[in-house]
Amino acid sequence: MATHDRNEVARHVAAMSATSQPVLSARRRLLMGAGVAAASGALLHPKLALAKGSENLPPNVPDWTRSLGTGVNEKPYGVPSSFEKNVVRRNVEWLTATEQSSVNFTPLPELDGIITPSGLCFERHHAGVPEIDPAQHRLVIHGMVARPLIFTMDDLVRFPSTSRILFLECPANGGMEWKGAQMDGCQFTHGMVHCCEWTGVALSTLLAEAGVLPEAKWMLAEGADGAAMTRSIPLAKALDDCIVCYAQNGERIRPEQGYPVRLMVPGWEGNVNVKWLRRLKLGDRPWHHREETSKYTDLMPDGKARQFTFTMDANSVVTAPCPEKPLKFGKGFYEIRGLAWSGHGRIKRVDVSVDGGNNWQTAVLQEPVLSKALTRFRLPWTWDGAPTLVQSRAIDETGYVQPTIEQLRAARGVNSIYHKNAQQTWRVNPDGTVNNVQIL
Ligand SMILES: Nc1nc2c(c(=O)[nH]1)N[C@H]1C(S)=C(S)[C@@H](COP(=O)(O)O)O[C@H]1N2
Ligand SMILES: [Mo]
Repeated sequence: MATHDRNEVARHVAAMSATSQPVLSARRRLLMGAGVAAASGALLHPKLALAKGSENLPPNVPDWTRSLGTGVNEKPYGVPSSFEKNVVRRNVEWLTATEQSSVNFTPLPELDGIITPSGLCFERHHAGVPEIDPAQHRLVIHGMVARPLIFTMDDLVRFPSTSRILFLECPANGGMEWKGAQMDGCQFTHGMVHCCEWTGVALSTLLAEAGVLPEAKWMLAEGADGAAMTRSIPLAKALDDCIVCYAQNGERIRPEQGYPVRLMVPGWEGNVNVKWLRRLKLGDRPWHHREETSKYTDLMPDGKARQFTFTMDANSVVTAPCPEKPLKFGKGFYEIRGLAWSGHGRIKRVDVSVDGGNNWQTAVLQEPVLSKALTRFRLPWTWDGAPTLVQSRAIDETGYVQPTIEQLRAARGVNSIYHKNAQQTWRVNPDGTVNNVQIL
C-alpha cells in the first residue's frame, strides 16, 4: 500500500477525533486513541490490525476497491446485497397445517423508515398465490347497479389514478399473545403488517361508472384465487376511500400481494383488502361468509362475539431494542426506534417508557405523519446497564390511547385471536439480550 494512502487515512482519523462531538463514547475512545497513535507513528490500535478480515480494513485498500465490479446488465431486476440474506419474511411452522393456507411475517426489526419493500411484505393466503395472466383477467361490477360492467386491466389503468401510502394489518396480528407472551421475536409478535405506496383508481370512480342504485347498501368483493375469497363491505366505505390498485411501491403489484389487481380498504382489517380482485357486487345487505361469522369475530369473555370490527385500532411496537435487536454495546447511548399506526387516521403522539410504564417520554415522530400509514418514532436513550422494561403506546388523532394488555384483557378476555393491539413490553436483560414479556 502506498504511503500517501496511509497518510490520507491517518489525516482523516485525526481530523475526525479533533472535530467531532461523538454521542457514542465507545466510538469516541476509538477515534481519540487512533489520533494519538497516528501522531506517535503507529497508525491504528494493533488489535484492530490483527482482526479477522483485516486485509480489507483501514489502513489497507479493500479488495473491492482494487478491481472492477459487475456491469450494468448483470441484474436487470435488482436484488438486495448477498450480505442481507437474513432480512426475509418468515413463517411459524406449527401455526398452520399447509403453506397454502398460511401466513408469514414482515421482518419489522430490520426495516427503517415507513415503507415496506414489496418483497418483504407479509403474505396471508387462504389458497396460495395464483399465477394470473393480466390479459385474461377481468374485473366485473354487477348487482344493484344501473350498468353492469367488465373491465380489462387496460381499462382500469386508463381511469384517473390516485396513490396513497397505507398500512395493511391482518387482524390476527399479535393473536398468539392473548394468553401470554409466546413469540420471542418482534417479527412474529407484530409482523402481520406492511405499509406500501398503492396506486390505482378510486373505487368511487368505477362505481359511478356503473351507476349505484339507491337501494344498494353493501358490496361483495371476490378474489380470483383458489379460495375465491369473498368479503362484504358497507357501501359507505366503498365510496369513501377504497382504491382498486394495480401498483405497489411504484411497480405492478407483486403476485403475493394480489397481482394484477387488489382492493385496498384504508385502515380496515387485512382480510377485506381482497387480492386478485375479480368481482364486485352491490346488494342491500351483507352476504353470509363462513369466515366472517366463525373466524373474523372476536370471542368475548361472556361467549358473545364482536362482529364487524372492521377498523384497526391504534397499535405500536418498539423495533429496537427488541429480541432480534439486543443492546450489543453494553451500557450507553441507544436510539429507541419503533412503528405506530391507526386505522382511524393519523398518529398524534407516541409515548415510550423505559421503566415498565411508570414514566413516559414523548417520542419524536418522523415526518410525514400520514393517515392510516405506518409512522416511525424515535427516542434517544442512555441505558444504565440495569435490567428494564421498554414499552411504547400510541395515541391517534381521535384521542384513542393504545391499551395495556391488562386493560385489553379486562375488556375482551383471552378467547379472541383478533385485534390484539395491547402495548408490547420488551424486557432488557443485564447482558443486553431482550425478551418478550407481559406485565400484569
Ligand atoms: N383473494 C384473497 N384476498 C385476500 C386473502 C386471500 O387469501 N385471498 N387474504 C386476506 C387476508 S386474511 C389478509 S390479512 C390480507 C393480507 O394481505 P397481504 O398478503 O398483501 O399481506 O389479504 C386479504 N386478501
Ligand atoms: Mo388476515
